[in-house]
Amino acid sequence: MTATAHSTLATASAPLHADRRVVAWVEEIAALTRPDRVVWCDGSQAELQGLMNRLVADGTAIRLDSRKRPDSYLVRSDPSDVARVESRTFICSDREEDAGPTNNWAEPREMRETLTALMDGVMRGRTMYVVPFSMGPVGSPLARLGVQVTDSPYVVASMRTMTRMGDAALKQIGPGTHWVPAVHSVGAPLSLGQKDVPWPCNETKYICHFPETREIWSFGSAYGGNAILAKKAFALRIASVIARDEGWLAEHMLLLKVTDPQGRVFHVGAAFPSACGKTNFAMLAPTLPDWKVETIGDDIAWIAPGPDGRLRAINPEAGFFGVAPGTGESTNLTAVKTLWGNTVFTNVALTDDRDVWWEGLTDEVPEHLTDWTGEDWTPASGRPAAHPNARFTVAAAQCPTISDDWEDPEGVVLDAIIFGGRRATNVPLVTEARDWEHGVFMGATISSEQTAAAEGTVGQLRRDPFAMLPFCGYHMADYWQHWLDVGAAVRKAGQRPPAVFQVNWFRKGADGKFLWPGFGDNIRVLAWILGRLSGEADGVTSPVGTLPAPGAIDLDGAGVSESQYAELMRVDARSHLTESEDAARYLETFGEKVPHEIHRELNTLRERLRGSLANGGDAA
Ligand code: OXD
Ligand code: MN
Repeated sequence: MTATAHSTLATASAPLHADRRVVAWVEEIAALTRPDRVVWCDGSQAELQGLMNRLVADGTAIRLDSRKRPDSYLVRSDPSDVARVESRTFICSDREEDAGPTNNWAEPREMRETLTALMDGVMRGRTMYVVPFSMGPVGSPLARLGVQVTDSPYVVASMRTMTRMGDAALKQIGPGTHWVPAVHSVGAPLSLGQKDVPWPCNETKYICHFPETREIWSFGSAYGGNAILAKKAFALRIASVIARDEGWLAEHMLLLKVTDPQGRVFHVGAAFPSACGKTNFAMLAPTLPDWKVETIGDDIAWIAPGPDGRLRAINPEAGFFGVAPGTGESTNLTAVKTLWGNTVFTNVALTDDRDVWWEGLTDEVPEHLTDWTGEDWTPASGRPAAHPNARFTVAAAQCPTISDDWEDPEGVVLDAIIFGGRRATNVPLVTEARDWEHGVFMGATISSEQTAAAEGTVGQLRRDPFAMLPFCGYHMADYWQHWLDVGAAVRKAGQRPPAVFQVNWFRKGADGKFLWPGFGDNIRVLAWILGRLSGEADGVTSPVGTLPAPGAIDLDGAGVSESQYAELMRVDARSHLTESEDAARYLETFGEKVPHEIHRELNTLRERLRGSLANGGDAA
């Protein structure tokens, strides 16, 4: 077929109501990639069923036992394509300085040439699916639209769960509507008669973002954030740029609704780096009586000033793409219940009765499994049965704790923001920021320990500002300035920005064991946080922020001894001072763009720590 014939293919299959610009763009991509067919997705159940049948027939998906796990599937990826590839993720801004030191920058013109060459004829022998989608409830003032083309039916099925995908989204796109174009190919054209493999992909991978034109191009991978372009690529990297220009925030945050024993309702956003238990916190089962925690989102929040100037938040996603290993009956029963059916599992193990299993799902380990690579497995095999980054893809609506306001088109008023890292040392269980600027400083310097370090010393810290290190689509220091500006705008509107807190569930004692039970007991910390908002929970000032006053955290039944609690809250001024030197070196890597407020906060922290040392050392 000629390029013209491919364009015609795209037009002929387009729904009548498709916007002309969308059709023209699909034509252009079809002429470049030369698929055998073009299918415009409507988002219907029948369409999803057809895709899953096709994946089963092609050997990509295995249908699970329909009584144990109705309408659910196991997919095994190629062993070389199992995670997001940050080293192959590029921000192609016009100017290198706009990508900043935390991103891989590529010159946009050169990258376009590279991608055009890679994409030339790349969909030969395959179907190109056109996937219109809305991030956020369709029609919400906070929602944004996109269209992804992809040659992977697995990716289409994932987008169907993770976004509001199909006709309803397409109908939102009119002549003046902004939408983000996203091109995806697995990078594996099929020649005539060539048999396909279950998980086509390419050794070469590129995940590219063009912030100025707000485009996404992805080549070579079908896995997760590399391929489900609505998620990290759009809802964080491109959306963070749109948000900067429009005065809102696109954040790597879960969202919760919390109801206290008096029936007062609060909404909380929390940013933790990847693999720090976000899904568990999003589905927290409180161990304190009469508290209720409901889920709004588990990964991404879009936060914008509402009509009264207060910040309101939505979860732009419609599903969970959660890490399976470690999600279990004893750690997150809500997640396990969410996965009863209608779920696609990727790279977990298969049980002999055609159900799924992964490390941590049950305390009891099955005697025989088929592992994520399709090999026989027993507990003696000496290797994990599920890949550590194995995933489940499931509709958020299926979560038993999903909140009744999770699809509120206006978003929910955000009362508090929490930052957390994985710190064995130094960082107290919970600290309240003095104000928004101090909170921004906390977010900017969030870190996790690379290696276990002896208590009281500073280990190798991996800084992950706002948990956005791999997800911020522009210069990180400009992003901090933007956070400061958003707080200033809220104040200008006569409102108070949300209160900001830092938590650390991962502090360890001298015996190397965690001091805090975590999971459902994190409600005890949340209760203090919300008590601070209502003025009912007492705090004490420390150089790092406000800590809970003695007795202000309900420890009844938590199994935390007094000495453990003291250790959880201890602020060792000397090691914090050492750590602040590391923070200063870190800030230096961002050069002159670092807002003066951030430097001021660091100086204030150091002065307070020195003052406390002069008074004897132990600051709390
Ligand atoms: C994710 C991540 O997959 O943060 O959500 O890596
Ligand atoms: Mn994430």
